[in-house]
Amino acid sequence: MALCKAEETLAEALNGFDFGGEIVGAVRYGKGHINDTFCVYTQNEAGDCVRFILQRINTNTFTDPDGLMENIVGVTDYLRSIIEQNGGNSARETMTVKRTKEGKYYYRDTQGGCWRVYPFVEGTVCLQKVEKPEQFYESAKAFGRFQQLLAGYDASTLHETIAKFHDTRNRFANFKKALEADVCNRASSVSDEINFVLQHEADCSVLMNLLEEGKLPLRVTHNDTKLNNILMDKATGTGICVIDLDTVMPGLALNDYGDSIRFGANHCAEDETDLSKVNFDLELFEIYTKGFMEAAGDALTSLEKEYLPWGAKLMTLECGIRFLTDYLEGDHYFKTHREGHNLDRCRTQFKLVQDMEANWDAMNAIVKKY
Ligand code: ADP
Ligand code: GN1
Ligand code: MG
Repeated sequence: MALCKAEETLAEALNGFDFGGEIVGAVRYGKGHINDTFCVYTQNEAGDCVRFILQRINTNTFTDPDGLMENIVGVTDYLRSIIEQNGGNSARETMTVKRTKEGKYYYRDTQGGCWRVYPFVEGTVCLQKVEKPEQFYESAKAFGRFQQLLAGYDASTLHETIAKFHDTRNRFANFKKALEADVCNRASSVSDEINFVLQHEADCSVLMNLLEEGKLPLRVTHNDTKLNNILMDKATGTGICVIDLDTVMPGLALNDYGDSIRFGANHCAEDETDLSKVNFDLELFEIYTKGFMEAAGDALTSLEKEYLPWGAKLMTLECGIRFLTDYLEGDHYFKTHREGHNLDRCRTQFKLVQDMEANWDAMNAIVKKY
């Protein structure tokens, strides 16, 4: 069933949960590209405002909401028990899935929409870009720690929520299909971007080959480690809670590291239109590398460490390929807010790839240091 506008069934979804107080309002929230996210304001008996995150899962993207929510509940229950054993505050350091009135993990509305609720983790900030280098360092430690905490999680119990999610070679193949079909007649106007992808075909196989040869291990990874998928403590600046767990699956540690670098090791928005402002920042690269290695380095093999720059470059290339593919296919995957939005996003990614290539030796030297 095609998804209707989320607002159409919002009231129904709100009624699917007992928020423990009066619902005062619900507004669109966040900058995610996939799900429909709302912040719900409630007032409890004491008169305090209590907030929740209500999300309609994008079931075009995540076609098995039951498997998806089982993953999230499994992972967050596991994290909660470890955090509590270590004397941490599990209500702030991991997400908690709030059950529906019927005790389910999500509420299905009459249009087939699937809605879930998390308590809002208060006293935190969610950054869209790095303002101070320490923030990036803190996010590295938090994502590294996340991977460490899940090292003992039974990966065989996880559902693959999106098949071949970071199979860069397959992303290239899908791009070629979109190019050949060219359903919107857009290919002729983006030949530079297309050529950029075609010139990088061999790169798309580098990590996949190592994985298939058994040289890189599969680990339980997050797979979407953007800076805005982490909540930082407002008071201390520490990265405390990793969110957006839809893509927690077996994957490569290099991709988690790489996706953070892609998004955060620069000073621009992902959709910046002025490419002169889009520059890969080696200092930020170094600070993230330091934090990630401190938190997760002990668990990494020497080959994983050696290939960290490849993780950064390939996640950036792959993301650019995905934006361009979506542009060619008519913008049906990522949420877009203006004409050419996916194309703008694709261009920033390719500019960053070029910058990384120009700084390749320096990146490798930095990685060797840690
Ligand atoms: P998407 O998959 O669309 O990116 P996210 O799960 O990342 O959706 O949520 C979108 C935004 O909502 C996040 O970037 C963050 O700002 C906010 N958010 C999500 N969950 C919480 C939470 N439990 N507490 C506070 N803010 C949250
Ligand atoms: C999407 O959901 P969000 O906005 O955190 C996408 C990522 C991309 C990212 C690019 C499930 O992440 O893979 O890297 O946009 N998530 C999915 O910003 O496709
Ligand atoms: Mg997100």
